[in-house]
Amino acid sequence: MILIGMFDSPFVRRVAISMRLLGFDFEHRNWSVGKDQDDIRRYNPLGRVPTLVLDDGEALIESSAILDYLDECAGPERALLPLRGAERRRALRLMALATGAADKGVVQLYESAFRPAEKRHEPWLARCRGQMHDGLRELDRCAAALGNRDGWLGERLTQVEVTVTCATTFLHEALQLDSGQYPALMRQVSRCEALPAFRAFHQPFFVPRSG
Ligand SMILES: N[C@@H](CCC(=O)N[C@@H](CS)C(=O)NCC(=O)O)C(=O)O
Repeated sequence: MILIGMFDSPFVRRVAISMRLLGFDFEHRNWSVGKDQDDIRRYNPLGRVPTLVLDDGEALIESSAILDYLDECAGPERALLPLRGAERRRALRLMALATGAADKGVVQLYESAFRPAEKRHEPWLARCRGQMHDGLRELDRCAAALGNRDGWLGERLTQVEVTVTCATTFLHEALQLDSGQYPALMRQVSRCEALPAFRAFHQPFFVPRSG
């Protein structure tokens, strides 16, 4: 399998970490959505990452669809997302908060990267910033409710750990958030970032400023 996209994307990173945790080997194409857009479009008409090209040439797009495929291949005993019930709904909610906050972070970065400074719409940026922080605040509240327990759903490492960690680390690095602002969330995130699979795929985000 070939994974397309840079590990500075939380969406690409969560796929790479999941593949490592589930024991799937992959080749990596470190293609940028900026300069390598034409190459990415050969596999994904949207020109977005992650894209996962299977051995028979089929290309999977959208990280949630890729993770769904990986869990299916891994089987019910090893799947990273709980299979059903209240635990699955709780996992999906936590992951939606994380990916939603990451989406709002990406929008802010693209505003600075692609729109000329004099055309930026500050109320829209403020709204995205607010939504991003509200998502992180809710994750912090949920993490605080865990008390001293490690693990969002229990002791087993799940897709919640992977997705929440990738999104939170990305937002802190790319938007230079205060690392003391969400202490309970950061405690869970730091624990995961120390694990080998997380350390293996980490590339801090860099965005060139357009002025
Ligand atoms: N919902 C998508 C989000 C992926 C995403 O936002 N990827 C960004 C990189 S972080 C991208 O491809 N940006 C290029 C573009 O949208 O034109 C997923 O989960 O795969």
